[in-house]
Amino acid sequence: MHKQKKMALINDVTGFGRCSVAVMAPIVSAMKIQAVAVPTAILSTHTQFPEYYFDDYTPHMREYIQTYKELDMEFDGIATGFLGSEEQVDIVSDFIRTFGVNDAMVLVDPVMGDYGRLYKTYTPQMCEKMKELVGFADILTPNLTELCTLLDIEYGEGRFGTDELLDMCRDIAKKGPRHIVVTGIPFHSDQIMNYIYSQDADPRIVMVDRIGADRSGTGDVISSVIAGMFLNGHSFYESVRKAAGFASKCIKYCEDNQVPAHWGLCFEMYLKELMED
Ligand code: PXL
Repeated sequence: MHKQKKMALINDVTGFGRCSVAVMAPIVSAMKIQAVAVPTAILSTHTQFPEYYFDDYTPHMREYIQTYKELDMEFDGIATGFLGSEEQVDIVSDFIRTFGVNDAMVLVDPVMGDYGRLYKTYTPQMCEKMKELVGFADILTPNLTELCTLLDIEYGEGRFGTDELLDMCRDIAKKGPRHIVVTGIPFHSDQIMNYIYSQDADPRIVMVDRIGADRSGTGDVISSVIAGMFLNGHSFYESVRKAAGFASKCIKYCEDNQVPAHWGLCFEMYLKELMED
């Protein structure tokens, strides 16, 4: 009998705005992987809206996870996203130490900032904690801002060509991750580069056209397609290629239908394309 795989999604649960678990669970489910949500916070909408209800789930996380320990639950994959406090990073590290065994795939999306700026919650202490979490990752999906922060390198748009990216990926790979994709690197005025580094292969690039404004939740769509593809046995390069192509298609749909940028990606329209026989 074929045993169905399970992936833990350690991320926030946000009602409106298509991000985090609301995006990742249906995407990995479409890829025939059972999604298990481990909430870090509960929000009515994501933080790009002028108003939102926010309930930090940190005080409940240890008890929530304890039941999985008592049930001797096993996961084939673990994917982590935005984390709000140092304590949350400790809880996630403990989760990975407990469940990230027996070849479980660990994807860390080090959601820390963008355009050279860190999110307000990213104190120097939080940055140090995030560096610790990188050590647990098999797959790391930083943007350029996050990669620079994790390596204590000053960010500057246009400063990093493929030689610099290779050096940076090699440096961060020394901390643990076997596969790294640096996402969303602006290239000329009309393209976006994804730089792919694997310890056992030559670096590769997946280029996509830039379509319209940046849309919230794009990173969650990309990381969940990568996680699902990779767990289903595809190469890292193929996983990134599929993720970038899928996200582009969703973004084009949003642009064509004038969907506001903070409503996230209309991934539902193309979900069927992630289903394999
Ligand atoms: O990955 C995007 C995201 C996830 N979760 C929350 C957010 C955002 C983007 O703003 O606010 C709560």
